[in-house]
Amino acid sequence: MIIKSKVSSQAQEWEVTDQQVYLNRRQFMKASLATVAGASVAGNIFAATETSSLVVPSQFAEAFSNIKPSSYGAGEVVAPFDVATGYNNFYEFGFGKEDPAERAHLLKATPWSIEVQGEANNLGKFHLEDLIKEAALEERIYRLRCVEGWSMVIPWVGIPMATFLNRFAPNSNAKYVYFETLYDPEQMPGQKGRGLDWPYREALTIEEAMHPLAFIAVGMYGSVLANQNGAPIRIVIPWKYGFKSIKSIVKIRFTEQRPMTTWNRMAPHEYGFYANVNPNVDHPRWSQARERRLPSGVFLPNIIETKLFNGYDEVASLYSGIDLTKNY
Ligand SMILES: Nc1nc2c(c(=O)[nH]1)N[C@H]1C(S)=C(S)[C@@H](COP(=O)(O)O)O[C@H]1N2
Ligand SMILES: [Mo]
Repeated sequence: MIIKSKVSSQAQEWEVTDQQVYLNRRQFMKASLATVAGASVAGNIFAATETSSLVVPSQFAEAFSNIKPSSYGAGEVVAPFDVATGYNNFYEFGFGKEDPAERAHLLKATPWSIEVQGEANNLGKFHLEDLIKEAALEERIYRLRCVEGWSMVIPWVGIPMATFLNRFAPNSNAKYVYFETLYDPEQMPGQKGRGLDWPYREALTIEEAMHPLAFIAVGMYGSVLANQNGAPIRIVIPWKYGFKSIKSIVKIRFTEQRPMTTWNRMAPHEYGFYANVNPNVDHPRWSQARERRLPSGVFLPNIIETKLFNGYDEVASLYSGIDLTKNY
């Protein structure tokens, strides 16, 4: 592990990690042993044990029956389904990496609605069903790099964020887009604790949100999202650290001012607003030069070099003239 020291801090995203290393090692060993060349979808390798247990509800059957294949991520080794749905950060269900898989069944993902507010012309409460019904879903195989130093490749299903947001007709005052996760301690028992300042909040600049790589996911592995991965709708921003990719969203707000976001507010020196993946800007308590690509195990740690923008160079123009060492 790349843990250098354990300094007392409020940064729970990191603190839980070393406690979890032992437990998860077991799980990864199992996963890597099980990884035999199996089914291949779009040139991507899935584990032979791959069987998605996710069932598409009938109201989404039409949209999910016609998923456009990805031009992203061809040749990437996709994480086994069990790893992507068994090793998660979703603090609403606990801090342990296996807590979300254990508890996320408490979340009721249908029916679901999203409240849209702020600097846009088409505001109000929208049923997810209506938002997805006519959507042309596509698959996007993206690398996800967590700020803690691990990464995995996940085949998401969804729509470009720009397509999704333009439906609400943002106006020219919309400089940022803010997202909020459900707050309901009965469904999300982790919210009974004081771990984070609930609800979980994230935001992007409007330019970032409209970039073709920015994605709204409603599915994974050809089906709907597992609850532990942010069902029924989450965002996926592959060039940023994973904490920007907020799960189970119920609110979207277009704003003129930069909104407060959960991790940035909790520890601004550790978690910047931009949070672009950057191997040259270390976290104050650990290096970001490398990452552990999951599945990894004791014998196959699978440590790889981290790339600027997680290798998605096409976003560089969003940050021209911005000092990325200051605006991390
Ligand atoms: N609401 C909410 N969204 C969240 C988190 C969370 O705790 N709560 N964790 C984030 C972090 S730190 C990561 S790395 C990714 C993990 O996504 P995954 O579990 O689908 O791989 O979700 C992000 N989105
Ligand atoms: Mo993360």
